[in-house]
Amino acid sequence: MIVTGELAGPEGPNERQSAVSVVGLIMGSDSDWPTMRAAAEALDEFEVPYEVEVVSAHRTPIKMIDYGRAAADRGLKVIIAGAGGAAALPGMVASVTPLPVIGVPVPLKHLDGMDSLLSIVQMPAGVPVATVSIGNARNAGLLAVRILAAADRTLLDRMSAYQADLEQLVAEKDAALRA
Ligand code: RP5
Repeated sequence: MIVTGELAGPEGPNERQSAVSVVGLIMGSDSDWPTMRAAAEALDEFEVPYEVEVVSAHRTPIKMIDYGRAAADRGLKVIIAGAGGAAALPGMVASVTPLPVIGVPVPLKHLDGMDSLLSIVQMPAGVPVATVSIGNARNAGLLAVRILAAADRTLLDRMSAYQADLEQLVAEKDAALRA
């Protein structure tokens, strides 16, 4: 992964140069990282190169627009955007990029993440954001893998293997329950 901005410190993910990033993993604040790291872990599992950056719709609006406008030309294929509260980031980024945007509603102290969910999911027609469930950044990472896998046979096979593993795990737990 390539880490930039406020997350490049000791508390954030380790900086590591890799292949050119195809997923942009952005979030409104470094405080979103404990939730958003699950997306990074899913991308790591599938060896998908990505970058991580703090981009705030309200605190750094110009940076957000610049990021969204440049994303496709920089080679990104999918953007995962997490935010909490008045979570404008995923929708605003989707409005300035033709790339698929996956929104992660980050739960904060109040309202159990319902505010984040509704802010992200209620997009007007014409500007889609694929919204995962509250706090479910892992699914955002997996959905990004599936989007990329549609044009990548190797990744598609890995996703099929992952699904087979899930099935096997459930079968084992079921057997253990009845043992
Ligand atoms: C949102 O405000 C961020 O996505 C974060 O979830 C929330 C709180 O940010 P901090 O005050 O913790 O930086 O924009």
